[in-house]
Amino acid sequence: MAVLLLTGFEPFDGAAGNPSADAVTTVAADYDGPHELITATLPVAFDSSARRLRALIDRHSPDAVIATGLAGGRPQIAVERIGVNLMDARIPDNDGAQPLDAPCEPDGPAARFATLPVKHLVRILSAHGLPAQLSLSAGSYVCNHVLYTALGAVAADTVAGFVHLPWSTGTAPAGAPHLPEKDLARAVRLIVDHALDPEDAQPGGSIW
Ligand code: PCA
Repeated sequence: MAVLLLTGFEPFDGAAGNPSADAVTTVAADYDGPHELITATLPVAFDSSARRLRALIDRHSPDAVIATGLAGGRPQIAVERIGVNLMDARIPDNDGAQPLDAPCEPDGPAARFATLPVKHLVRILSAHGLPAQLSLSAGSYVCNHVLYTALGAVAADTVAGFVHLPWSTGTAPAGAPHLPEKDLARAVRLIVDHALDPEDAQPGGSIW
């Protein structure tokens, strides 16, 4: 039995909710195997999110790390491909820290590639009628920091990656694109179910 670590985030930037934590909670409540699913809600803070994530990885030695967060304003579920070694925060995090132009890890590589089967996951979501895209960058805020940290912290045979979700219908500010809660939970469940699949080998099968 594999161990899967699935995380969402607390609310931030004055919002009342974060659809990523809601989706993770729903998936955890419904999960019936075949793997062991560990879930957690991470703080939206550079230092403590990375600390918490490292502790979870040390404790559970997961076979896959799937981190999720909110990208308010995006209309689609975005499977992130690259974590960059950069913290450049538009707003202070929930601990009041606002790093600018700083590396996540001073001695780390410029970027790390997600090791989840990213194109495969986009295809699976799309095949289930969910709006999904491959995204090249998770930005330079806490979500990117968690993706970069996860990729550096996991064992060599552990896959890790990050999925940005749009607002849910119940949490979206007026006018913001959103998806129903049940679709976000369905998307996260599909990603959990397919995280350990191999990447599609489809010569010429462009995702773009
Ligand atoms: N989204 C933010 C941080 C927490 C979250 O849910 C981001 O995209 O960095």
